[in-house]
Amino acid sequence: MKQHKTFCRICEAQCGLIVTTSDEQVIKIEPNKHHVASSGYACIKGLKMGDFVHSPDRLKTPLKKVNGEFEPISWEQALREIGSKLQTIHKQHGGESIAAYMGNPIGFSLWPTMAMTFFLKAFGADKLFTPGTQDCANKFAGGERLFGGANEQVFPDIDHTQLLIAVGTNPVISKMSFICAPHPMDRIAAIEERGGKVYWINPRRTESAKRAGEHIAIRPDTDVFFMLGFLNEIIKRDAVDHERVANYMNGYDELAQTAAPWTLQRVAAATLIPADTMSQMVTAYLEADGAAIFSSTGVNQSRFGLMVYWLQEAINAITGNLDKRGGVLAGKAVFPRSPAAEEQLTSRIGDTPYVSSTIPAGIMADEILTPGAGQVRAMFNMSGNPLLSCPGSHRLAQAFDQLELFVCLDIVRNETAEYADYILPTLHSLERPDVPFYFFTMMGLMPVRSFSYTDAVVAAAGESRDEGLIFRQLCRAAGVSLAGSKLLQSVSNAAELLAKVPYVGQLTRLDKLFLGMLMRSAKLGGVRKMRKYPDGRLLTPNRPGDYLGQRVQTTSGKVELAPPDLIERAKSLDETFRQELAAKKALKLIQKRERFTHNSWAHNVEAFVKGERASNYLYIHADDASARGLTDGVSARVSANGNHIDVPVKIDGDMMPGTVSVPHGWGHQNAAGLSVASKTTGVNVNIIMPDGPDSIEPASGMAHMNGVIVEVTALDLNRHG
Ligand SMILES: Nc1nc2c(c(=O)[nH]1)N[C@H]1C(S)=C(S)[C@@H](COP(=O)(O)OP(=O)(O)OC[C@H]3O[C@@H](n4cnc5c(=O)[nH]c(N)nc54)[C@H](O)[C@@H]3O)O[C@H]1N2
Ligand SMILES: Nc1nc2c(c(=O)[nH]1)N[C@H]1C(S)=C(S)[C@@H](COP(=O)(O)OP(=O)(O)OC[C@H]3O[C@@H](n4cnc5c(=O)[nH]c(N)nc54)[C@H](O)[C@@H]3O)O[C@H]1N2
Ligand code: SF4
Ligand SMILES: [Mo]
Repeated sequence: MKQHKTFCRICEAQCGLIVTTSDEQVIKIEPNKHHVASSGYACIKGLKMGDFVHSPDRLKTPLKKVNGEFEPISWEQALREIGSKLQTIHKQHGGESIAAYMGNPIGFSLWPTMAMTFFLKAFGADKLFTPGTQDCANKFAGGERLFGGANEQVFPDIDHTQLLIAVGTNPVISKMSFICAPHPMDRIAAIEERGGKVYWINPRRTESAKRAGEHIAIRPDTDVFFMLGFLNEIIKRDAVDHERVANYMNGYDELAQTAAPWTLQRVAAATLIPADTMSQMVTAYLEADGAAIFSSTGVNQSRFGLMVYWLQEAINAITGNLDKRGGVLAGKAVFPRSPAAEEQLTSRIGDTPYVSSTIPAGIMADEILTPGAGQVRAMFNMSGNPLLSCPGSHRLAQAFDQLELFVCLDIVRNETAEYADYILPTLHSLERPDVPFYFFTMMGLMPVRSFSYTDAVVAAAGESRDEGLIFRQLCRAAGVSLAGSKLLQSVSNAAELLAKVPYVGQLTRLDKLFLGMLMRSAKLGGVRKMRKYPDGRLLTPNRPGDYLGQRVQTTSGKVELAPPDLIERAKSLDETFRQELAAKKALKLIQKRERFTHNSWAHNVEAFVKGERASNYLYIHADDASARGLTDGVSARVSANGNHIDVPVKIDGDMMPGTVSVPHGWGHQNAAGLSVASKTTGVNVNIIMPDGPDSIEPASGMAHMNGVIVEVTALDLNRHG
């Protein structure tokens, strides 16, 4: 038996874990009490990770689709065939015809993600889709506008704040996003314990709101009016730190003009939050010595995620809470940042700007289905399940069917992989060396600023391979060079040869060399040095007072409070407001994460889908249910955008009237490779989510997955279709 100290790479908290193994098998996983950031916290998903690593459904060899059935093939054959197909497509149609989707789990591992970008660059390909446009691209686009870069992000000083307004987040379940904080709910409950205050702005009374703080129900997708009203009231009370604004910010007057028409009384008609309640919240925010407004995925996925982010950070900034103890702090990256790409790319479909060098997933089907120069013909999907996780599943299925080459790299054969020509078996995170997530290394969003290195804990399952190695080998097979660099490709080829030599091979592993090089560039020392910190290594903390006037990356060196395109767009909000009032009676659908699910990939673990947990449900308030003749347990039809799904009903008093929810990540019935998940009965809500260029937020490419207007009817069982 061996004990390994490592860290979890399932969510942003990255908790320290102790994994006991025997014969390359995980025997037990426990939280690491001594970890400098997580101090003994871990959730059920991290602790049950062994079930994913050793799942009987793990892919052990490459698979090729022959006459509609998958057959095992050798690595040599897979690389040769994929390489030659790629070469042909590249020669005939250029790099524009090659695209990739890089899913959420691999986002937590630096080496494979870098390798995938080097792979795309080898072909001059730039169409990289990610879940970022389903969860946070508005923040990247907002960071560019306000603070001078996508990676320039701020986060609440959660352990010191006296007041937190948490909008569209549910930490008890999610462990949050854009703040890497193990056990965030304990930290938030502690705000109240030290005499502070917490408000939850959410259409649903969440698990988090039940634990601490006050729940304020808001009509979905109206947060932009909430922020405008809040800002209007602050300016009306002249609670602005004018000196700070004059010294460190630009655009205050335009910002104030934008907020001028939006009084608390007016916005209440859309948000359904009474003006008095708002007024009390503003008072509490202004009286607190250190206050923060923070919004997250529930808002990011609305139509106005970018506007909400802008207004919220403008409020934090002008009230003096930016760069202040207990307010919001600007993250300090651990790794030196590379300069942002100079060229601003826009998409062929819809002319949408790329954000953080990625293209919106909401137009993926169009990029594949629309003929003409630049049509996507070859697609690589690493660690993603776009069929279940991206909007417009029916069109995506049609698009995937049409690809000339579709390769999935995964640990299992998921729903998307059913459309693949080849499936390549890859490592699970416990099988690779790693450093913490991008939000640590490049954005520094940690309340406890720290860093760790981990070696692999168990050996690779079967013939599965490191994703980084696969991309290096594919480049060679297709006759191109990684990142377009002949030198890099030669180094890669030489390292591969040396890998076969005993002892020497271990020293020339590119993944470790790469991680070591990055850590050394951050003055942390190489792999050997970082191994001396198995419980994580504390770094200089993020401190208030060193950001404004010092680290702001905009050209002016000041925080830009009035990005011109957003000021312009704010003018159309009168029309949006009218539409909102006209649609008052419509039902709006929001998303909901659950303790035992993680996007689409946790339903293949028996313990997570027991009994009632084997399905998702339509959560609906009793008033809305009875108005439609729905009772607990019956099936309802939920329709939007010309599509529908049928879901069992759960009456739920925590839902705000007028709001319904269907959790995402379900719809596994055709997943032949998932022995447990395929028996679950939940349905894929993304069938009814809107896709296409008109459905996405125009500046950030964010998909609209929250506050989508739906129709709900009782399902007539005699009716078909
Ligand atoms: N158990 C579990 N944990 C997870 C995940 C998972 O699938 N399962 N996924 C992980 C991932 S990838 C992410 S990105 C993070 C996300 O984590 P968070 O950013 O915390 O977001 P969510 O948990 O999705 O919570 C969003 C909240 O927004 C609310 N909401 C919906 N619409 C609106 C609206 O219009 N306005 C407002 N104000 N609120 C709204 C919803 O009711 C919900 O409570 O969670 C991570 N953690
Ligand atoms: N309607 C709706 N849709 C949503 C959301 C929502 O709230 N509502 N949330 C969105 C969010 S926040 C996100 S992040 C996306 C997630 O969307 P995706 O990233 O597309 O989907 P996941 O379900 O995370 O699928 C992950 C796949 O990665 C595989 N995998 C796990 N570990 C590894 C590994 O180490 N290597 C490789 N190669 N594969 C691995 C798993 O087996 C699984 O097949 O979904 C989005 N979709
Ligand atoms: S909270 Fe996140 S990082 Fe921590 S154990 Fe759970 S899934 Fe892993
Ligand atoms: Mo996400």
